Amino acid sequence: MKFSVPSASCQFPASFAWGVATAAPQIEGAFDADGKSPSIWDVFSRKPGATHNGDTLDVACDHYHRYEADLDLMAALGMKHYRLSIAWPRIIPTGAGTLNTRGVDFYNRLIDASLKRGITPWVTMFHWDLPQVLEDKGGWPERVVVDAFADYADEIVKAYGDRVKNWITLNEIGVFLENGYGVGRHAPGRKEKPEVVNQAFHHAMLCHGHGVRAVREHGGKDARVGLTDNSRVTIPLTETAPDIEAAHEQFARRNARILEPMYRGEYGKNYLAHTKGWLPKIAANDFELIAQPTDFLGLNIYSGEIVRRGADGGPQHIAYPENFPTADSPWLKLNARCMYWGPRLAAEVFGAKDVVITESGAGYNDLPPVKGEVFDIHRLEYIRACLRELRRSIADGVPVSGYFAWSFMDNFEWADGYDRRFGIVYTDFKTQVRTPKASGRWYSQVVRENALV
Ligand code: GBH
Repeated sequence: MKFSVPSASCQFPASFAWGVATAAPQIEGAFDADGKSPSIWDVFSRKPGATHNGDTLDVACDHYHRYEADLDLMAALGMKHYRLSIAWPRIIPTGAGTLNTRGVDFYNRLIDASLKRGITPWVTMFHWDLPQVLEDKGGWPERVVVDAFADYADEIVKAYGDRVKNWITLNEIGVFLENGYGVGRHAPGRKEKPEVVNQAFHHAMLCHGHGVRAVREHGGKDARVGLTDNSRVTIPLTETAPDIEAAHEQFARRNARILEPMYRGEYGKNYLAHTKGWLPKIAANDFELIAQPTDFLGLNIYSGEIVRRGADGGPQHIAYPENFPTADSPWLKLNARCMYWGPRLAAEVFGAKDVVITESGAGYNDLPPVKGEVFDIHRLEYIRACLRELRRSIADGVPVSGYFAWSFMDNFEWADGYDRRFGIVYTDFKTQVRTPKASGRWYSQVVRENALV
């Protein structure tokens, strides 16, 4: 008997970019090595009750010292692309001015080590680790952060732009600002008035603009840049015209705060509805910076919200029933259709010309390996279901060009600490031994075959 190879409908486009993603503060550890200054997360995680078990980022996966072996494993799993982030406090520890060459050199080594193994680096400029010195000056609600970021972006693109051709400006503006300055669940743990958070959003959008500008100025002709957003995905209850239309409308509203200024160069009615009419202080030319054309939109997609056309003709949010399945991360409703509708709506509603899934995965409290194996079947099945939906979206003509599994290995899951695991590789945080999980071995085959196996 001959076994069949994956059918054509499981095949992905030839140029599709497969990879894994991480972020510096979640994996590097070495919190004070080689001249790095504290980030807001180093400070915040030390506050009693701030993180699960009081976990800190001090050691994390010790990737700072183990990156060679980690990249060996990544290469052994067949990964072709790696999304990593740069820790701003390693590069400019004082927040402004002097460059820390030892910090700069770490990423030189990391980037070279990736390329040597045939792995293309995708670099996120900012994944939440603001230098504490900038928080001491008021943090994101103050414009001083924008000037500091502009310098930082220039410096890193100048330093690595000869080898790094894929840049992501900021990761999930909405999450680090709402959580960090609105509800106080994330660093720096502030609970500010909505107007203040709103001003912080404007500053983060300006930083995105400076990131794009820096890549255009110093990145070389072949460099590409985009923002990574956790756009709220709206899933039509039924895939019929009225519900799809409702999903469109709701998507436009839910994501107005970031995608409207970025794609339309203005704060429009959906934005104003979201911010209750508060306009931030806007300086001349701000929108020119914010709305510069980008090359792709990065989407981190884990879940989505159900919408249908309501009795009043507008979109109606449908709450998931209490007993709807979630990952161990309770916010992560396991609805794989988010991976169809996220990219499609970003393209249809905001005109995103190229979408890259910069994160996708599921958080579980996995048990330690038994005889070298972790059967994280729940994660494997969810990722598979998501990839089927992504494939369906591509078949329907949605421009999606890449997918990064979050995360390469278990790491510091912010306020949830180390028990909440997202890796496709298991990290033993005591011994620092890495063990590919069943999901990782399976994903490795998907990447090799460029097909859902
Ligand atoms: C991403 O954030 C991050 O980019 C990444 O660093 C992180 O490790 C990964 O995903 C996994 O979480 O109010 O209880 O409903 C995801 C951000 C976290 C945003 C949960 C929505 C809802 C929390 N999401 N959050 S709740």
